[in-house]
Amino acid sequence: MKLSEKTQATADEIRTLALQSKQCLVTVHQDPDADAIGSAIAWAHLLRQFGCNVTVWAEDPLDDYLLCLPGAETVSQHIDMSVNYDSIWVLDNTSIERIRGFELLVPMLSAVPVVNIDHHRDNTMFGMYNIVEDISSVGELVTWIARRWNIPLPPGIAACLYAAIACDTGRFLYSNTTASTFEAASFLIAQGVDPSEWGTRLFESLPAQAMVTLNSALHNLVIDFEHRFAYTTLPLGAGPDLVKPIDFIRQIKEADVFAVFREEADHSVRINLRSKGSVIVSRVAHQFGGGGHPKAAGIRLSGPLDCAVARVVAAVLDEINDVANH
Ligand SMILES: [Mn+2]
Repeated sequence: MKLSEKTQATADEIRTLALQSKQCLVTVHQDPDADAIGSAIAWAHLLRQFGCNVTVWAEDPLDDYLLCLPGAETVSQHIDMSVNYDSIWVLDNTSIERIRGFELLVPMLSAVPVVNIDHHRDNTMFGMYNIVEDISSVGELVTWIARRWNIPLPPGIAACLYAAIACDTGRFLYSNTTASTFEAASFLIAQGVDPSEWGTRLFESLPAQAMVTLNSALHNLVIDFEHRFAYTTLPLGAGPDLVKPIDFIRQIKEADVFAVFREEADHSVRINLRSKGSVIVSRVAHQFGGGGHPKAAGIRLSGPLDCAVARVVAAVLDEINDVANH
């Protein structure tokens, strides 16, 4: 068992809550990724084993690559306000305000217990119950909890958790990958997940149109060799949002810190930050109201694009210089 004692104790408490709940609402952060959606589908499965009715709610439409997850079609983009939810389960979410449509939850919060299940070190502990473990992914956390509760995982649910872990660890390569991560993955494979099949579905299934976006990202690439920092910009019209260019540019040997700036339809700018070394990009993200992990963080800023790029590039360079001077 790879859960801390505190987490084990809280897992036992929330098991009691699950047993008492009749109408559960499961939700995740805005712009959900595979860890959020895969874990949410699996968590709903666990709650149903206790006899709960469960709604999985994500206000944002799911990205195409998530539609292959078994149960993705059960994720609702709308919250049914006529249902009296008696427990709210929030996964992979640093702070409760990061739920898209958070304002719809506000009237319930005084009366309904919130359970916060996450793996971000900067989690705000917003729940009545908080399971926040420094672990690769919520997918790994949920796998360990399912095992503690002895709840069988059908192959489709195991696949959701496998996808959650594989994506959050960059295919089991990032620094958050541990022996415990592989143990969880091994358990999921034993439940019927085919890693090769899921590798293809998750990582080798880009629509051809995604290459247009990659082309723009590579065309606009800037490499600051002195600071070992590479970034690129995707202005509106640079291509469809079907691919994460950060996963490509981070492969550059001559850089340790990476950023992608993407202009959205409302001219706001979405920024992905990554680090392969000792620069803590979540520190940069925090300066702009964003969040994340030390080596993978995100920011959303109002435009224009040029301004957002100038501000964040300056902050990244400050951070790089800070690290160099220590
Ligand atoms: Mn995650």
